[in-house]
Amino acid sequence: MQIIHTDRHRLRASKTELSGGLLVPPFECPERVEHILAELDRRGHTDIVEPQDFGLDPIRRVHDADFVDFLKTCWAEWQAAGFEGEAIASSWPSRRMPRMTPPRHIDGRIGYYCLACETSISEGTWEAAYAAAQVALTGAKRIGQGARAAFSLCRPPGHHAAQDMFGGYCFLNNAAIAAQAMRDGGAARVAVRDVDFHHGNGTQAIFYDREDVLFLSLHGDPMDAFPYFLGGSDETGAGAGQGFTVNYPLPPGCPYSTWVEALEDALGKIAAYGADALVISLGVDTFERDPISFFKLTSDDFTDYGARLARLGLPTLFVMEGGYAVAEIGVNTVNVLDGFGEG
Ligand code: SP5
Ligand code: ZN
Repeated sequence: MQIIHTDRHRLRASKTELSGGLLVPPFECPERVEHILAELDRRGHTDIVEPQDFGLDPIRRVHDADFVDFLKTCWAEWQAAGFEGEAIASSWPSRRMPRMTPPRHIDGRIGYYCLACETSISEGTWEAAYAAAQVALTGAKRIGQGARAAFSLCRPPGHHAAQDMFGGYCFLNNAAIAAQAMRDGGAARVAVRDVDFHHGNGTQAIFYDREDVLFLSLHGDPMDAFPYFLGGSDETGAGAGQGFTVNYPLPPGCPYSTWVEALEDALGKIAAYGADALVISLGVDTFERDPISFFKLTSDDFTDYGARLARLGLPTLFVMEGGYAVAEIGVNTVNVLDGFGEG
């Protein structure tokens, strides 16, 4: 399976995450990719290429132009404002504050575009996010050229980022950008299957009113888990997109038997939909020892569900999302790819 990767992910190396009232070293750190690369190497995956540069146009197919401009200039503006720390939002357009225009001051603008303030913006964040989107686009191109499968080793992740929102460690929605590129490249219908522990709120928002991209997410119940304010089973799409969003919120402690039942239900829906291509938002934070999640998957379970995904027989692009702080993120990621096999 071809793997797309660039060292430029290392430019995303912020020093702070707001967690439990403390500023801690971020869970979403460059070492995550080192674990995955080491395991790929150990298991004989040597077909690793650099991304091509497709520019900003395919990013702007998914994200608003003003949001992209904000991400590009946020760090410079934050420094110019004289702040000493990393860029962290502290004010939002919340309920009862319906003035929906981006303020001039960067302290207000960052709040306007932010969905969760655990995620700091720092030197190099934009450059790394841009590179990750190119990694996803290069994978989408491979699939368009007829490859059975490809793995876009994106970092930072993307599935929490919406048209005009960043947070949850995400800035540009790599999976959505790839799915849109597949559509623009001629695929009539694309399915995005999100298996990260967290609900893919950004991907859902981007495609919510569309019938040409089916979105399905299997995640911790938002009553108990981040991102808290989206991901219920009653969210099924809007307008022409009615019926093309499917959520499977699952409870704390959920074992693999329950998880895989939901997965099989989703696979049935993808088959019935008649997708030309499949994008997997691949987060491995469903692992039993993930530090910020509450599912109970073992390393062998990742191999098992990789094989189940392959049975759909669809051209499949894997896009890396979450999975934290344990060396097993390498093993678990490569288990999915090897479970999937060469198709
Ligand atoms: C891509 C992805 O997986 N994003 C996840 C973002 C989660 N952000 C909030 C995490 C809250 C963590 N709470 C720390 C509990 C430590 N025991
Ligand atoms: Zn996650």
